[in-house]
Amino acid sequence: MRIRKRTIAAWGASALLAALALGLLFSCGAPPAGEGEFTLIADSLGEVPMHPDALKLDNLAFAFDGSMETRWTTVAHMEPGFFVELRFDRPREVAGLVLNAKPVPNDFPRGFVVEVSRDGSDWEEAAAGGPDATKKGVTTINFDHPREVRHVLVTLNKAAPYWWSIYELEVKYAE
Ligand SMILES: [Ca+2]
Repeated sequence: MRIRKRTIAAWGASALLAALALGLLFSCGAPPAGEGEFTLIADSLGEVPMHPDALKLDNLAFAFDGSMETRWTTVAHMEPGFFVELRFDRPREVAGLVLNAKPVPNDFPRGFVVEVSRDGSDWEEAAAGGPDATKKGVTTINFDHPREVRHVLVTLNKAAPYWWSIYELEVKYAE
């Protein structure tokens, strides 16, 4: 089953301005870890109830700004179907991902599926996992084998009474 994805295009301008403003506030001078490599282009937040904190935290850039002071989060309890999608600027050989939620160690995915695509239309499953993938809030995802991809989609398949948070998202390149 393919869940419908919300792209950043619909609300990109305001989100981008908010990201820039908050980025300036929280910047510690380090360049964004994902700059020039990948962009988080979509999340599930259009499909979850809004919370007052959402305006502060519904910010994909926080997951790869190089700072463990900032996070992206769902601001809602985890539900199956919540997702984060990455897009690379060019095809990259990817072996896995690390999702770091160490400061809020309960905010990790209890169950997830990772799908990858070269073109954004044909998708293959590259990894799946449960709570064992996480140690102290750090979720390590290893693909079944390195794959040349431009899109990576992480989707939850289990609920939990915690928000899903990513302080930093690290891509494990195979090249
Ligand atoms: Ca961050």
